[in-house]
Amino acid sequence: MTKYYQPEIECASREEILALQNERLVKQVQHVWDNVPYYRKKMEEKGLTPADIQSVDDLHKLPFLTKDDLRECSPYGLLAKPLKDCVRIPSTSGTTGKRVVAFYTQHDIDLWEECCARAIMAVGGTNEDVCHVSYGYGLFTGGPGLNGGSHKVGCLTLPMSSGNTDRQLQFMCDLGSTILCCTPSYAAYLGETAIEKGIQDQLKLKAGIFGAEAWTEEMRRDIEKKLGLKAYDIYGLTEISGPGVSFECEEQTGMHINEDHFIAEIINPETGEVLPEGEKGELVFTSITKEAFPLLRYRTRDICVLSRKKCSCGRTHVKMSKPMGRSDDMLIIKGVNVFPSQIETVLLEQGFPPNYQIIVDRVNNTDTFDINVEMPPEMFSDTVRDVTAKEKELVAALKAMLGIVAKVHLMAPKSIQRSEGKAVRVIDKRKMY
Ligand code: DLL
Repeated sequence: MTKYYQPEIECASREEILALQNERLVKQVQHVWDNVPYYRKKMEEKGLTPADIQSVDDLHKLPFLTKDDLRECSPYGLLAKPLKDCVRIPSTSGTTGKRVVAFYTQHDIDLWEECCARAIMAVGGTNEDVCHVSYGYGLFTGGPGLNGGSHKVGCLTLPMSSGNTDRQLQFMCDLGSTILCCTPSYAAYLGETAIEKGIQDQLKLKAGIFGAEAWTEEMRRDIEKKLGLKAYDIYGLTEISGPGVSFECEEQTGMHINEDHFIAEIINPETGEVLPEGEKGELVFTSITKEAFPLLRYRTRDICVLSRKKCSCGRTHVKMSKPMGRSDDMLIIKGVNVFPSQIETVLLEQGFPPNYQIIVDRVNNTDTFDINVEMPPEMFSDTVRDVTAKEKELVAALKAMLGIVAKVHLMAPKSIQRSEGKAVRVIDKRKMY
């Protein structure tokens, strides 16, 4: 049962991890060179052969891969195994363009599920737990990944998928779910509905494994209060396998990257230069154990910081901060950089629920910036004067955080559509013309 907490790997010394990474990287580069003509050509253009890559120190020489490469090669151009050896296809959600698909062999699925099992064990999961998986199943990797991890740990697994909130809560109460896996926005919605139904005290949840979208520390506290659990972050992306590339431990201060499977780098997104530990930049992954879809130096577009500070849980794998938004999530409004996460922080600090929508448009060559925000139920019944005062405070707090003024529209509770998967927070009408 403890097989998926692997202290000999997860708590290994830096030297041991590096030795493993060096050995696996050399093999992986040869595998890609032999089987992926598209990447081989990219290496040849830089005058490289596999002999040039002897260790992690040589990684920076290799060319990057981007989502554009994946789209150009889709579906089979980066496949490194015969199709007959592949057993499953996941797909990205296509929120930033055309969907791309990836491939797994059975070996790839086993390793991926092992990463998810580690994430479940890191939040205290055992075979005594009832693991309630409300990530979507199907082409999305959330449901299948946590489902497989939960089986490996030996939890009683509830493959709920997303949606049908009443049924989710019914199962949670009837079967005594102890671990909840879903997006943070759906967790907040489940909490809100449990409170409305007055069934909060029937919940047995102790931990939540929430990821697939950006969420703030304020949102973490909000969910923990509503659902009476400890909320942990989990990160991953379809191209690199799915959830479980990294996960939080009991310290809740960043996500340990499974360094025996993935080498992480932080680069300057403009120049591609590798940045030293502790600097903020774009996260780049090299997968060193995948067979079917082994991406070398894949640019995630997620902006974060890596830290090797000693962790109280004993794990030595490098930690990544919560992504501070994707480089392509950033809005430029009236010339100012705005991340949706900054807005979420202010809203929750000011006592508003995490239900909001940002609408950006361009009228007469000038950007407009509106935020629809739901009022908490108690504010909805306040006097107009009190509501106006609260609105003014919110506009001022947003200006202090962002440096520009947003037009805030306070809305009735429940008037903004809830999300069952990844929330749609931004409507940028400038991109629709
Ligand atoms: O979202 C995989 C996943 C499923 C992760 C369930 C965690 C839990 P994609 O749909 O390919 O895969 O989207 C990947 O989502 O590049 C990030 O921008 C974002 N993302 C994923 N996890 C987090 C997180 C899944 N914990 C993209 N915090 C990534 C912030 C996240 N953003």
